[in-house]
Amino acid sequence: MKKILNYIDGNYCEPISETWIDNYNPSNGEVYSQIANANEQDVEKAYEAAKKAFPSWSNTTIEERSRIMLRIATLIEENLEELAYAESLDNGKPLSLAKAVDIPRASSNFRFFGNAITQFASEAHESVGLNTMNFTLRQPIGVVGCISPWNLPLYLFTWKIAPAIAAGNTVVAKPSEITPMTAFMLGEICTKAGLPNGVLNIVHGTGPSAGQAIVAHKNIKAISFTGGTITGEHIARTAAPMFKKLSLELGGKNPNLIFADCNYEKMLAVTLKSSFANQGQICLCGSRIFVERSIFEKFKKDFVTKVAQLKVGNPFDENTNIGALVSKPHMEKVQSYIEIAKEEGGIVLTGGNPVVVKGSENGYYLEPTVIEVFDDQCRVNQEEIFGPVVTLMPFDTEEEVINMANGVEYGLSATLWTQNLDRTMRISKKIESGIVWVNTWLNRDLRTPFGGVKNSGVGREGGFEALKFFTEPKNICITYSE
Ligand code: TXE
Repeated sequence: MKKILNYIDGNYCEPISETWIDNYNPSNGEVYSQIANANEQDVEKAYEAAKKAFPSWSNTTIEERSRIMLRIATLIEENLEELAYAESLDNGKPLSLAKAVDIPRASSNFRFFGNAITQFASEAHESVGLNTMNFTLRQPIGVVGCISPWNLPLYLFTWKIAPAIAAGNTVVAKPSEITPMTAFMLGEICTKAGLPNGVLNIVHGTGPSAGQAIVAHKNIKAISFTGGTITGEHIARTAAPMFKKLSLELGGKNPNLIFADCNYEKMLAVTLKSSFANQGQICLCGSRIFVERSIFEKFKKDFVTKVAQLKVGNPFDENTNIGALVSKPHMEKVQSYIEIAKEEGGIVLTGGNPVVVKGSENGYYLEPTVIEVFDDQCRVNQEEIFGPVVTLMPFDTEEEVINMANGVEYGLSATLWTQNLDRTMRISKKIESGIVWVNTWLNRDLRTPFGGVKNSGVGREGGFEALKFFTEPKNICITYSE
């Protein structure tokens, strides 16, 4: 059986414990590979490699760093088919999605930050009349930790690693143990691209073991994490006494606010995506849909009709819209929320049941589900489900819908559908979230700040924000004589 090895100091190696974790194929429920079960000792080995590589990498010219990163980007593109296949097999997402989104975006992450670093500059402050000049020196932090989740495996893994190494840091990274395959493949690509040994070290294994060892390592000075809010809280608690720099991208329960004056057809098509793309397993999915009452019944009918037409199937079938959920426990979690919704008085308008896919009978398939709810404080409207489940509710006034949109613990993104510019500005300012999409969804320019407020996290990724996170600003203050 295929073994997913750690990648340390430019070499693939077995875990020190010599123990392995089963890796499941969600499309058929079978174990198809084994993952290195890294522990504290493997993390220490990875840290030592990263520490050794740091003096040279942090002094490598920007041009050279950039050149290597662009080569990595090109190699990802050249291996698109193979990587997309691996991502789909590991995660259950439709192959078409992995080809169109996940892998191209992983390449863009390296290309973007490989270019961005050549434009990264810092400020100078002249204290006029005092013969004093200040400038800000932005130095890499040293060895940093990057921990990523399973929903967009290579996409989010590289979103952290790329700015970290662009800025001159060396990295100990851990992908999710549920979807480690493409991160494993990235090691070879980095070696081929000429990334010096030890600049990127990848350990595999569980959160409580390998992940915790990275976060708790006293010399890994910054942690960039994307994952669940509860894990984020735990990481913050571990890291705080060591005063580590933290960037936490956590869960979401994003509102989709639909006004009667929107471009209806465009809204309907995009809302289908914002609800169910990647089986609803994107932290940015619009899982709470609020519709202005005058079009509520029409929307409900049209939306439910379209949702019922989505094809749930094997990820490798090109007609599939909705693939498999990532794991059995996750599927059970999502199903439990459908039961909770019913107990709370919600009406399942479509979906709600597991799907048996011919030839893949043991895969984790679930119908896309739309639930009408009658109280925005109900659990299905408050807690992150992270699956192909959305709720619907009507609203009458702007004030009411803003209150409902903001009435959750999360604050990652919001989507607003209206043609009214005044309303767009009024609502955008009042929404408590890190991103507001107006008449669009998941429209990403990598220069923009990305992140959430409230329980959706702290800090921002993207563009220069990420390069700022991965550097330590130092004020150099020089006085001089005339
Ligand atoms: O994520 P975890 P899980 C949400 C979603 C989902 C829930 C739980 O609601 O149902 O989180 O998912 C590593 N120290 N999101 O449990 O555990 C872990 O190994 C260090 C939203 O699968 O947060 C993995 O690499 N690391 C999210 C990573 O954290 C630890 C995407 C994320 O896994 C650790 C995924 C520890 N103590 C789930 N414990 C988003 N924001 O997009 C775990 N990890």
